[in-house]
Amino acid sequence: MQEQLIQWYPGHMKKADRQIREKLKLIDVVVEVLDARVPYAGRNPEIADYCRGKQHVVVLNKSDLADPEQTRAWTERFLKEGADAVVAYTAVDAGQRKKLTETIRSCNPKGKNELRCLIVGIPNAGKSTIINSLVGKKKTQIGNKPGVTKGQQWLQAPDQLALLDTPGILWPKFEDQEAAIHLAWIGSIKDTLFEKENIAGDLMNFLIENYPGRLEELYGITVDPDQPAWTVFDAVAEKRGLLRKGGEFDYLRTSEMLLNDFKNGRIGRITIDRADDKTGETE
Ligand SMILES: Nc1nc2c(ncn2[C@@H]2O[C@H](COP(=O)(O)OP(=O)(O)OP(=O)(O)O)[C@@H](O)[C@H]2O)c(=O)[nH]1
Ligand SMILES: [Mg+2]
Repeated sequence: MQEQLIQWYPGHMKKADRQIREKLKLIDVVVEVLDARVPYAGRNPEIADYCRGKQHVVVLNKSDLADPEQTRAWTERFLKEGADAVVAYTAVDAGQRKKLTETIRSCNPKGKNELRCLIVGIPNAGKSTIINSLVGKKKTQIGNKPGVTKGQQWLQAPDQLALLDTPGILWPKFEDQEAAIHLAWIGSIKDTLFEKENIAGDLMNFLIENYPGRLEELYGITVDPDQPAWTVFDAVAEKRGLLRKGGEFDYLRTSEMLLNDFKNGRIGRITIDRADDKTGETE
């Protein structure tokens, strides 16, 4: 784990939080978008406050990249903790639109015609993609990096859903550097804020411990669970011919490759935060 502390809650995040609070009185349903790979690190400690007096739908998005068993366990856990509905979702799969629309429409205790929904979550969780999927058209800009959506925007979806897109917010969990590193692995915090070799080293340790077989399969190497991470980097660099002039292994390129392979799901379906070993936040 590296020493460097990240700037966890910069000014524009505070502004985004204030702008959300200003809109809350208009909102019927809070749609909390989590990346199913990091449901713990991606949670906003303010969420219970946003949801007071409203319906609360948790969307475990990018479930195509997460471990299905863990997604089921997180679903149960969030329901137990008080969410009105939880949906495992893949926003890039057009066939799933109906499931989310129906879930949101079912959270309507006052029987309103139009439901106004706040779409909230960390950067890069897929909020804008979810909105495009519900609207059925590409109405908002999306991108595989944090900070794509810069301001709030209302969009109209079929079935009388009005959706408020918001810029991703990172939460003030200064004490939790581990969560920050997990968010860097999935691309919700810019990895330029870290030394790439450091976060790739942490990721390698996680994979050696939890998914050694996946590393073996993808890179065609053998991994011993007790092996230090740098020796696995050597093996990967050698296999892939990632050498610098003079024949030394190129750790930067190997690190970048590992981080990209993880972000793009090439290492397989992985959930980083386990449903049974993280402290829950009750509502
Ligand atoms: N594999 C996969 N990728 C997804 C899914 N949903 C979104 N993405 C991708 O994730 C990236 C981020 O999506 P956005 O919709 O821009 O995320 P956002 O939450 O709006 O991000 P900010 O506006 O930066 O806060 C894009 O490259 C999407 O294509 C999903 O369910 N599965
Ligand atoms: Mg967005």
